[in-house]
Amino acid sequence: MNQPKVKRRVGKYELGRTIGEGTFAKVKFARNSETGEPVAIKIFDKEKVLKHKMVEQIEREIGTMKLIQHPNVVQLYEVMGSKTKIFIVLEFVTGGELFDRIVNHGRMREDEARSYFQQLIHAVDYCHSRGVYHRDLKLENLLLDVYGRLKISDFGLSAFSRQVREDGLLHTSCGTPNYVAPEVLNDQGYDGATADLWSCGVILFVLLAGYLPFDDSNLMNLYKKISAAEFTCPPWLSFGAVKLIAQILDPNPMTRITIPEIMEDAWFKKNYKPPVFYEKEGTNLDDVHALFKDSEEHHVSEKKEEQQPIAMNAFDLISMSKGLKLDNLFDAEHGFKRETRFTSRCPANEIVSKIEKAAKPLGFDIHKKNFKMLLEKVKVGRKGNLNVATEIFQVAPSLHMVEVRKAKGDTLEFHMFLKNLSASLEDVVWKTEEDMQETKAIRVREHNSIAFMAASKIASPSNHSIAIS
Ligand code: 3AM
Repeated sequence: MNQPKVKRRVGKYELGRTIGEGTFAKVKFARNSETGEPVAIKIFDKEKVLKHKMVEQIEREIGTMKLIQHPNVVQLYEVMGSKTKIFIVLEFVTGGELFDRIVNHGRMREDEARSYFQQLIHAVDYCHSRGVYHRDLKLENLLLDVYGRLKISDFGLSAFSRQVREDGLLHTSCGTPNYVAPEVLNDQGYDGATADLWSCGVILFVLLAGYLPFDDSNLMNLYKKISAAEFTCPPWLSFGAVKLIAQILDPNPMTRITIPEIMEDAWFKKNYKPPVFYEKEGTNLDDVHALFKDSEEHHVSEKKEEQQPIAMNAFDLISMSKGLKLDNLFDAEHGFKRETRFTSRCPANEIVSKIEKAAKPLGFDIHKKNFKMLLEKVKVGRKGNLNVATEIFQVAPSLHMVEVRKAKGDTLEFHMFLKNLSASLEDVVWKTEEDMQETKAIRVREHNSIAFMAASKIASPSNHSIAIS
C-alpha cells in the first residue's frame, strides 16, 4: 500500500499538490527550493496556446504583468517553458476566494463591499493604464490573502483562455456569461477597459445583494437580460449604491461611466485610501522571450525524483488524522482545505467498499486501483466535475489511515461531499476518547441553539445566495 512517492521538480521549484484544475490550466502548489517560498504554478499546454496563435499577445501581456507589483493583483514572478508546457509562477494566495465568502455568509455590509470594490477598481485601473485587460473578471477570480486583502487572479492571462474561431476572429470562451458585458456577447469587437468595468459592476452587485444581477437557466434569456441590462436592485441597497451600479451596468459602452468618473463618485469615495506601493525596477524579461523558443537551452529542466516515504510512527499518523472532522475545514493559513484524513480500525477492503457505497448514490463513478480510489462526479458542478481521490495507508496490521483529497472541482462541493461521507462512515472512522467528547460537545451546542431558535421563533432569513451547483 505504501509506495515511494515521486516528486516533480521544474527548475528550482518542487511541485506539490494540485490546487485546482480549470478548462485551460492546472494550478499546483510549489515551493522555491532556494528560498523556501511557497508559490502557485499555473501549467498550460504549449501546443494549445501555439495553435491559437496568441504568442505575441501572451509575450506582451506577461511581460507587462511581470513589471506590475500592485498590492491587489496576484503577482507574476516568472514564466518557464518546457518542450510541451508553459509554467507561470505566481504569488501563492492563501485566504480563499471572495466567492466562497458570499456562498458561506451571504451578502456583505455596504462598508465591507465598498472596501473590496475600491481595491478592485484601483487595481483594474492600474493594469488598464499599462495596456493589460483582464477580460474574465468574476467573483471566482478574486482571491483573498491572509490579511483579507483582495488579490485579482489571472490578470494578463486572458490570451490563454481565448480562442481563434474559424473566421480568424478572437472570441472569449467562457463558461457562464453572467459577468460578461453586452458588447462582448454581441461579439462585434469591443474595448477591453469598458468591458472589464461592466464585470466590476456585476461583482459590486453580487457583493451587496448576495446574488447575481443577471441569471437565467436558459442561455438565450440570459443574453437578452444582459443586453437590455434588465436587473432590479434589492430594497436594502442605499441610493448611492443603486445609482453607481446603474451607471456601470449601462448596456451602451459609450455612455457607461468611466473609472475616473467612478473615483469621483460620492458612494465610492467614502473612506477611500488608495494604496501606496512601489513598482519594480529593472525586471528581467529574458524568461518571457525564451518561452516559445524551440531550442533545448531555453527549456526548463523537468525532473522526477523518487522520494522515500517519510518515516512516521503510529502516533504521528494518528495525531495527523484523528476523526473525520468537519468543523476544521477552514484555517487561516491555508484557507478552505482540499483534503482531510481519518484513521480506521476496519480492514482496507471494508473501508474501500464503504466509501464506494457512500459515494455511488451521490452520483459518483468509481475507479479503484491498489487501495487508491478516484471518485468522479458525473454531474458538472460549479467548477467542472468534482473528482475526489482517496488513498489508504496501513499504519499497523489493524490500523489504517485514509486520505480524502479534492483532485478537481469546487472546494465547497467537496466539503458538502465530506459531510455526506462522514455520515455514512460513522462506524468506519476510529474515534479516540477525545474525539468522542468533542463530538458530544458539538451535538449539545447544536441542540441548544436549535432549541433556542424554536423558543424565540426566529424565522430563518430568506437567503438569496448563489447556487453552487
Ligand atoms: O479550486 P479552488 O476554488 O479551491 O482559488 C483557485 C482555485 O481554487 C486556486 O486554484 C484553483 C483553480 O483556479 N488558485 C488560483 N491561483 C492561485 C494562487 N495564486 C490559487 N490558489 C493560491 N494562489
